Amino acid sequence: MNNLTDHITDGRLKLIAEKVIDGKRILPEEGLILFREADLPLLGILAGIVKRRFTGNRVFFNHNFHIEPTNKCVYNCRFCSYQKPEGDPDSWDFSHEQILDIVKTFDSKPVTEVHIVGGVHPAYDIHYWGSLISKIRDHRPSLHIKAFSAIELDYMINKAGCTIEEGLRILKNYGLDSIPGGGAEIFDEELRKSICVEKSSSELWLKIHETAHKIGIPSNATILYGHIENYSHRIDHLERLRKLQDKTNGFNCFIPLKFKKANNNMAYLGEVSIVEDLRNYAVSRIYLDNFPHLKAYWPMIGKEAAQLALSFGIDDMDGTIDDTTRIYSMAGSKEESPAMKTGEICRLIREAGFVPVERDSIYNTLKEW
Ligand code: V47
Repeated sequence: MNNLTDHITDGRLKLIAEKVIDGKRILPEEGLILFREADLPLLGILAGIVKRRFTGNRVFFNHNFHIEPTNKCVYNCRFCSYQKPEGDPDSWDFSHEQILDIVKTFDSKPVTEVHIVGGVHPAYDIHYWGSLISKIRDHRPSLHIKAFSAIELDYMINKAGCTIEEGLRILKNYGLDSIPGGGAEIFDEELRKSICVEKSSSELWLKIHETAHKIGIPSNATILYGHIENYSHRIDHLERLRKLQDKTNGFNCFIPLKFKKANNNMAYLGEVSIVEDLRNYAVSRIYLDNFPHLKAYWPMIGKEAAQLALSFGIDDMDGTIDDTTRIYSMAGSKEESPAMKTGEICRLIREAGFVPVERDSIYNTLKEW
């Protein structure tokens, strides 16, 4: 009998807790029980055990910035606050030169990664985006280029008339280093029809990541939660990711993204509570026993909530950002101009009882702060 589980009176929960403590994989139905029945402290304890197995008492961050090249998009996802049609006064579409100018503003700063993601612009093909990457690569060869969600990749690869593997190889040759986790939303096909009917299918999202891993491009994964999904949908999403990771081991990190309600067609749903966020982080950490890292994306949930998430299985705070992303402020995040100095991010991590570690984009340690 394990002391940690002595106080658990529900027999099924006790068995699940013992499995997690013993490092055994939990089943989908057990994940569901955790979502439905486990109290927050138990979830925090179990997620903490799993987190420490991967990363001990360390919590990672990096020095990064984002580029959002355009918010013009061929899709109309109902949860999106970012997409604007052609001609809208709030739309933008930066040229390569304008994007390089953004990159140049970081010339004297110690950033190690640029994260490039935006709308699916109807006019641009794989070579337009590829040559942008090679220009950035030429300008700052050491910068890790994490770019294009599977949805953008699907569109540009399709437009080029090549296979997924050919398209990804072309982009790799241009200098693409890794793929961010966006566009996964929720894998359940019925829900996808309701919230983002035009978007690439779940099958295609998974196929693109699988192919990327096969040719040596690592990636991240996300879930969009807190809208019309239920716990079974979340477990189904986690299960599909866990299966793929068993096959490829190419995912670095899982990032739960909380639905934010401002300026979109799903605002009537409201937003889930921070308690629900913490429960979701914890169950995700416990369930994804083959994902080395889980990230709390602070520009979305806020700095304080991200700090709290460190006690619920999170080991990565994303990065310094430097006020370069709009996706979440447009959706109503209280971080209207998201930027954190190294000192602040380290303080948040230390105050939560962990050791701040600066990482590169594939989680090599650069410096213990
Ligand atoms: O796919 C869009 C989400 C994602 C809303 O890989 C929304 O390191 C909530 O993928 N409310 C893009 N979420 C962002 C993304 C990401 C972010 C941070 C780090 C990484 C990484 C990836 O943003 C979209 C969608 O799921 N999103 N609108 C909204 N209203």
